[in-house]
Amino acid sequence: ILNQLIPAKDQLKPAKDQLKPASHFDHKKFFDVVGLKALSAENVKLVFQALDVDASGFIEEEELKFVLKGFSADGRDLTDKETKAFLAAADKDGDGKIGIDEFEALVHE
Ligand SMILES: [Ca+2]
Repeated sequence: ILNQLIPAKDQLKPAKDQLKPASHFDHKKFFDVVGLKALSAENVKLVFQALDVDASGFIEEEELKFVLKGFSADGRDLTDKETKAFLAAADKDGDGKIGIDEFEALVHE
């Protein structure tokens, strides 16, 4: 599903830099380089559903940790620190997980 939504492979080149172990993960830059920012709210919701692996309706910390793998098979895991920072940026209501509206808001913020 992500491959259908996210455009041409060569556009992912800059994204790969974000996926490198040494790089500092910045979710805003990441959403931009993988083309998420350019997607409609509707398509962002489809991406959310793809990332919500257990279909709980929320992206939990464990799912967030592996978010880069959803975009690239050789994507690295986020560190605990990066995962928590990402979660904190998205989790407006403080319930410790990312809801679909929070995700959409974060992407288009
Ligand atoms: Ca979930």
